[in-house]
Amino acid sequence: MSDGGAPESFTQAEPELGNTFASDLLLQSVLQRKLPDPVYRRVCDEFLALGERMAGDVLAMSEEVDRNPPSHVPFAPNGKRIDHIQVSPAWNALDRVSAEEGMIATAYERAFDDLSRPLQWAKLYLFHPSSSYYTCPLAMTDGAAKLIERFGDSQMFDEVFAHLTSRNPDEFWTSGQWMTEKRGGSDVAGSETIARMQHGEWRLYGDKWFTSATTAQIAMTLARVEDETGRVVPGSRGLSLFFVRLRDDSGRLQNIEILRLKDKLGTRSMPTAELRLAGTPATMLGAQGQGVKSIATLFNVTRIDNAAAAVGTARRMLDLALDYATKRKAFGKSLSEHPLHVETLADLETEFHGAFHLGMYVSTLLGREECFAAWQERAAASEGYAGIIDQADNAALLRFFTPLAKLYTAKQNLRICSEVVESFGGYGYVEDSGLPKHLRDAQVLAIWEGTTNILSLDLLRAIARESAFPVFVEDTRARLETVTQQDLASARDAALQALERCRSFLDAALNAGGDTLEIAARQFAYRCARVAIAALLLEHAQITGNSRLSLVARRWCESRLGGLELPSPGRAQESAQIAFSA
Ligand code: MFK
Repeated sequence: MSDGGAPESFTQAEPELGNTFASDLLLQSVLQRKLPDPVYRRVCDEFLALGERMAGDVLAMSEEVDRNPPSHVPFAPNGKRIDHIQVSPAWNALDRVSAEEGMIATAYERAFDDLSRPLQWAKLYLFHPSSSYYTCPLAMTDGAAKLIERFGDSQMFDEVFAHLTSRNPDEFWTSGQWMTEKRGGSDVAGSETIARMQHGEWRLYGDKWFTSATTAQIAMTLARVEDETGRVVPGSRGLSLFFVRLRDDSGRLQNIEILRLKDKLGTRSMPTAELRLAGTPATMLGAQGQGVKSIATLFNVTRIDNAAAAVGTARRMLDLALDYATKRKAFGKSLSEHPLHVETLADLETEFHGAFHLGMYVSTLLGREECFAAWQERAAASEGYAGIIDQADNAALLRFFTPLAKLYTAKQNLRICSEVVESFGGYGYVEDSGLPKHLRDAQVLAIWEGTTNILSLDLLRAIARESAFPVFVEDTRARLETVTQQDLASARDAALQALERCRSFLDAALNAGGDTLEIAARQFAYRCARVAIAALLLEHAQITGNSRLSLVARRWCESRLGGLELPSPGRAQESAQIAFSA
């Protein structure tokens, strides 16, 4: 009974978020393993401060952004076309946080040699769920910096790269990536934007259908070069990569019209626009006609950052679900005392561990590619199997793991978000709990930067063109063979068998010919991801000697390594009959 005499009604417990680095035992254990002791202590201090912000002032900024989504102001009161995108001041504050915390700089300063990339990945992972998807412009900025590093001249380095990688919030720039046109998000070859050489400079004409982060200073895009007679080369080979500065020195958009902002399922805090380029000045980057191949440098980075976003969201959702489970009582005891609830959470936690290792591993491979000499030196000094130490093999492995990590972690995260929302019951289904937003937003991670099917096919492309599969098998087998701990032995053997099934499956599918491999591409990608994760989990469990991590690794191997069936002949026709009554 309250003082006023009215009966006090029951109020549900609320989940609370603490310092997101302090509570992240897996991240701590991985960093501790990778870094020499004094470096680990320094990094820990930095990450503890970051983790505090993620549950404090930065989280508050993202909530503010969510309450004030962006809007498009096409005209000034006097009727002049201005195409202003109104954003919450908190959106700009997140931009400043990104610079201050070195979200891009960490990767390009290379202060930690090859480990700079995994450290940057870990920062993005911590930042993402408190960033209102500011990590989207950041991912594209990351990819743009990589593009300039590869194709830019010294002027571009001084005038653009320096801004993209700055830690000074007043100088920091972000980049967009405009690939998608009406004709296709996945099938970029149909792009219709034209590049004309006019008065000694390239000018772009055409519409871009999905452009995220329209508040960025620059963008990377594709266009089809038109010759003097007005002819263009059709298809993918006619596309070239261009760099665009969105605004002139007075801040006016450079012949860019914002047609409208997209009304999206999620990521509503982020301005995603349809644009019209009406003679936008541009600079060609990379070779003419090599646009898709060139921009792959960018999207192979954003795909890795996408994994950071997926795994970071999964961690956040689980943090909330686990905290809630200790507070919420039902049927006379807390949820954490109900065996089925605990079983469900343990399964999700296992899924998260797998996702985390996969994402961390692909960023590790990228770091090695970027600082290969330093990596080779460290690898030579370490005992046992450190990883692939041939540069071409590392590149092939990175090519293999990039689509794999992107596609698999996006799906894992969707499942985790959905289960966590469910684990809260009705509380999880109401908007002001903050949980539905994560589920809605998560869907995009499986769409942009390549859908699950497109990336499954990209994995086949990597296998066919880069001979990546034998390197994957060699790396995974070598890692599994380091696992000698008795309680992990049967899990290791199961993983070795699963790896062999992947190998023989690929041989059989290639021999079968026809559509067999394409039909099986997704199933095959999932199996490769699961067996790679098994090796990473087992290796980490053994090296850390941590009994909880051993349990996770064993449970992964018990529950996720089964089955891989070759599609029967005639499967494509049967599927068409089922799907389309054909
Ligand atoms: C929070 C983090 C979030 C991240 C922010 C994201 C926001 C961004 C919003 C967006 O822009 S979403 C749009 C993203 N769009 C895509 O990701 C495109 C998806 N489609 C594909 O990936 C297709 O597979 C592809 C467009 C690449 C198919 O193009 P083509 O031209 O039909 O394929 P083709 O002929 O096989 O490849 C052309 C060349 O590129 C080949 O090289 P060669 O000329 O030497 O033969 C390929 O090997 C090369 N290539 C293709 N994919 C590659 C690649 N190279 C390296 N890596 C790859 N992944």
